[in-house]
Amino acid sequence: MENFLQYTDYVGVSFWIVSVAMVPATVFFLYEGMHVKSSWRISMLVVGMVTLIAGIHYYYMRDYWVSTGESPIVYRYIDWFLTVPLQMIEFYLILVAAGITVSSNVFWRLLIGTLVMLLGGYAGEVSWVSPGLGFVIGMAGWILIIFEIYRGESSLKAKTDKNILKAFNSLRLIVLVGWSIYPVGYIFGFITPMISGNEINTNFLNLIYNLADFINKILFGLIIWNLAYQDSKEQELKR
Ligand SMILES: *C/C=C(C)/C=C/C=C(C)/C=C/C1=C(C)CCCC1(C)C
Repeated sequence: MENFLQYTDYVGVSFWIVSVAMVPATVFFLYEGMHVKSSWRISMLVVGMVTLIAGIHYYYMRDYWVSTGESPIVYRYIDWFLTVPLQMIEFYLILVAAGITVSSNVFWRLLIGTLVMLLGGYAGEVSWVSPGLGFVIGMAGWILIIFEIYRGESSLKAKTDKNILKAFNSLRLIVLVGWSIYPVGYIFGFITPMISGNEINTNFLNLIYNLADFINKILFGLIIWNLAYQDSKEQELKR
């Protein structure tokens, strides 16, 4: 019985819900991607790939959690190492879809920020470094990303088009506000229990990460879909 989900295991239920939500989200994004203006198709494909990759990982994470009661750290971070760079590519693709050219350095800076952020978190969670040091490294990477999208080259270029500006602002809010849920989970699930000499609060940590993934992958995709949809509709009307 312990290999099956129990109603008392509310964290397991959250794993279940996210794993099952990623599948229809993927179908939706891939299906809709075939019906928007061609310049948006690659963007829709990328958000569909993000939820597809996450869905696969969530099925494993759910099983791991339900049968061991431990954090599926490896699956979690492999998922993030694949999906977060894809989401960073999305910023770049949106500019390209709008016919705006930015140098490929934008993409590289976003990628480096992502790798630093995730490496810091991973090193902390698997005890390569102290939880605090992992946190500081992770925060540095995140701040690099925030700086790039709010103050860097892409932020200036994004001002040129109304639709793009709208999408950019929403995506930036996801990175600033939606992503802030992860460090909150890390602080209260991981750092503060360790400091006070307790065990890691794996329930809190995983519940918060699951909630954050739900928001930051599915909502992120819906924002892009909405923009692609509006933009395609406008073009149809013009015809
Ligand atoms: C789809 C998955 C996403 C969008 C994952 C995002 C993960 C983060 C924004 C993680 C951030 C962290 C910090 C800013 C500091 C320390 C540890 C992390 C890795 C939890």
